[in-house]
Amino acid sequence: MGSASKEYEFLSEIGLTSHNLGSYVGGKWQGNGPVVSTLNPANNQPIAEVVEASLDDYETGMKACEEAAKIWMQVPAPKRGDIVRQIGDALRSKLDYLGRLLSLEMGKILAEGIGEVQEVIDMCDFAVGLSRQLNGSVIPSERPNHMMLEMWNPLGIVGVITAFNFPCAVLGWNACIALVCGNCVVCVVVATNGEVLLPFVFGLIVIMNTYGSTGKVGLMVQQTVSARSGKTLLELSGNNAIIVMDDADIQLAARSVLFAAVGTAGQRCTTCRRLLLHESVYDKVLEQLITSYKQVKIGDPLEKGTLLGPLHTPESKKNFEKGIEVIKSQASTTIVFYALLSNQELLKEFNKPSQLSTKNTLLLLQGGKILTGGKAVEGEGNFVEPTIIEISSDAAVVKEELFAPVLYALKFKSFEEAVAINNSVPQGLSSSIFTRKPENIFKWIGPMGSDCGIVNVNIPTNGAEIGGAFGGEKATGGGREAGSDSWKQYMRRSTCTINYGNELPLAQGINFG
Ligand code: UN1
Repeated sequence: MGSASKEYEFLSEIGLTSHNLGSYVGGKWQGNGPVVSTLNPANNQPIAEVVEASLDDYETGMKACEEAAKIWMQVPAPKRGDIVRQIGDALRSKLDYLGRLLSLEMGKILAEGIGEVQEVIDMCDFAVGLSRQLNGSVIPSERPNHMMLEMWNPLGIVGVITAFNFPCAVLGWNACIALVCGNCVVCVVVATNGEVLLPFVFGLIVIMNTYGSTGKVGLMVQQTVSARSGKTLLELSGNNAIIVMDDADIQLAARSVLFAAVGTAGQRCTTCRRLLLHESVYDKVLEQLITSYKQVKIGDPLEKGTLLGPLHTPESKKNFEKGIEVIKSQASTTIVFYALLSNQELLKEFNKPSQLSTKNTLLLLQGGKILTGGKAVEGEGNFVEPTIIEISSDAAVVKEELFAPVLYALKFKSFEEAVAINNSVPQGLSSSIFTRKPENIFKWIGPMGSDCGIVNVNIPTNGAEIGGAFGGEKATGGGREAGSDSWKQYMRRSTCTINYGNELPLAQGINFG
């Protein structure tokens, strides 16, 4: 059976049809749950149907997984690495089709769809090498004829819950590592509306990757898993800033902001949402950005030249419109407040801003001014304009993550002020500074600098490589995925002390009996 539309014919190359079973259980595809249609966000027309898993499918799957886990954890790690290498090879051979599927379903442009699949291939390569380096250590013992070792063993079953925006890469970050570490992996892609069926919260470790309001889902999952002493690794929302200092390369900064704020239609956890500009470059950077924003080609993500595809759902488009309304209503709050003052007082306030009372100043500054964009695109599809808003860092709306291509422009006077604004939001995922001064660079990455998990210099907030540990602090959840030593979170550490003598000396010199 082929897919309904001609443009979807390529789906047969990756084993998909117009009607698909949605769960892979015990080595075969099945599905006895509700039938859902996956929609093309460029026109909201159905692409194909998927039969979701029922609770029975889930139970059968988990039983099969428990059995498999007993075998898999005993397979030598480099042999597990070889299986992951084969997964990487399979993905390589279908890279373009899979990238196209991601682009079609999620709405990101083709280059980014292919990039996401490439990210998993890179993870497979990384994990193959890692499978020969899950090293423990030998620790000197204070007792004669004793040896201390640190051993790393698999956890068992790892559950991965991913969001719609990076369903493939995030699975790769976690599954590739978890597999070479000797775990079986169960994956659930969160429904677009952020719903996760709690019975699907399983395993010894659960990795969450969510955004915006679904951060609340993340916390609910964390509490549920903690209640049974399970382990969670969370990567929740971000509210990432780019700081442009007075000595920055403006061209480099402007190009970076365009990718960071407009790329993936602002639907990355790493999207730049706050642009902090030194007062001396404020007008120049904004002028350049506004010109570029006006040239951004909005359209079908699969079409050549498109830079901005649709948001994922009609709901996301509504959220964008609601967000813009909130910004506007904050502006009108200011006007209403000032309208309560007498004409004379009002004139005084506006003519001599230095005399504004703190309370009035705050209200005045909260009003957001749309510099470009600000509207949803009429017609079919979930398209919106890339938007820049001039606003104060005190405005409540700046602290929230609006999952759309909306960028807040903020002005600062000193490095210290910029860092304080960067750190003033609840989230702590990614951050970036544009500067040439070593002093700024080292302060930025040091203890008094950015409080985020990702701290960049002269590059965008998004587009991280897989070799580093990915994740963030504060409301972002504290988890780290992908590279570096993230693997340790997918294993349990055993501290082993071995007495190979015939005496029983006790630690701390204790003499007992
Ligand atoms: C996400 O948005 O959840 O750094 C992941 C990046 C990508 C991953 C984003 N490598 O932007």
